[in-house]
Amino acid sequence: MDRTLLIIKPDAVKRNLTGNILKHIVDAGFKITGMKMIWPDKEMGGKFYEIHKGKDFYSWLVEFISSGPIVACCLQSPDAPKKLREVVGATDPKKTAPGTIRNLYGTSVGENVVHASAPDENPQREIDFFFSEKELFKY
Ligand code: DAT
Ligand code: MG
Repeated sequence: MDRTLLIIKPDAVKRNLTGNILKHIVDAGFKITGMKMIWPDKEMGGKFYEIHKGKDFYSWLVEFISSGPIVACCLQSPDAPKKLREVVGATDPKKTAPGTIRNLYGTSVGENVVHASAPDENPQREIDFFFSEKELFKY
């Protein structure tokens, strides 16, 4: 079993989409092994997204992720990072596959309702950012 990190972003939380998104995730076969709702400050948001430092959307992204509460979830399934990216869809909701979470709920390339760890960008580092090992349920 593999793990990955999902974040329900502030646009989705504010639109009360948390339940719909979690149902989609569970229906796709993931087990939720950890979940926290937190309101990150800019320091925390900047650190989480430091891989994007220097890009033209970085300061917008940090403002956005700290603009309201988020729900961070540790998910478990076979091949979890790759599978979650498929279920979430591509970055731009207007260009991604029909039926993906971003296609169903996203409104723009920035306000795309969820974050999903990239398989090649160390998902475990992102899980560790929000959870200690003892906070995670072991199925
Ligand atoms: P993803 O979230 O699909 O991994 P990414 O890692 O390239 O995409 O970018 C991280 C987030 O930054 C993305 O979910 C939304 C935002 N973002 C990316 N490109 C953007 C752009 N051109 N304008 C505004 N926000 C952007
Ligand atoms: Mg990314």
